[in-house]
Amino acid sequence: MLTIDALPYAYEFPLGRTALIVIDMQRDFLEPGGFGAALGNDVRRLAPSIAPTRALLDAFRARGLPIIHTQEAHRPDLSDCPPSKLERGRGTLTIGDVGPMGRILVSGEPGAAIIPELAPLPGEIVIEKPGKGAFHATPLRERLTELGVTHLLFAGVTTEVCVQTTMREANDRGYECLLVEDATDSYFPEFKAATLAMIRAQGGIVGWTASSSAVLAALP
Ligand code: TIU
Repeated sequence: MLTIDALPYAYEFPLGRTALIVIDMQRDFLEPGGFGAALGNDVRRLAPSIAPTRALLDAFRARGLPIIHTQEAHRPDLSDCPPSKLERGRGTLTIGDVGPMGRILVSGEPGAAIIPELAPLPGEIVIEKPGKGAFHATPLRERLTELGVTHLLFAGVTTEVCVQTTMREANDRGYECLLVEDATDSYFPEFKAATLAMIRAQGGIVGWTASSSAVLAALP
């Protein structure tokens, strides 16, 4: 077992059974004209997480360790999008509408793509998901079981929405989860801070948090 200097206490992980999961680093959330902006958010707030996430990807790629990317994206006919999700938000554009990066949060559209800096490489698993959590209505559990993964290191956006939801889903399924503090961002700094605090409260009720430098320092 290897050890990361984490909160609320040291996080131990077996190298071959630990995956990096990068949640929804998509143009629709990080760039102007997408879903995040349509909801009234300042998308520049998510930019600081890009470089630390890239550093984690580089480290996992260099060691041949498992990497999973997720994308919040719906079928073109929106049959996998619940009506409640379509109606929510009342932004300038909603899911399926045509914006400057194509149809919002629709599979295959330019805005649904992962940002170029963090684009998946061949062989890396990409999970498209219609929900906020990556386990709902996806084959993620099966892919992790095939890989023998028991531990998950989380990066991505947004901290309190898709990242936290997926981390809670994973925690309930028995995965040992760590959220990399500087590799995640929210449109609301106070929500990011609260999420990090609530994950590691009560003895790590949802899991651990650590900096990307602590994670990189722990890799052989
Ligand atoms: N709105 C918001 O903060 N997030 C989302 O809608 N999706 C993700 O977090 N990926």
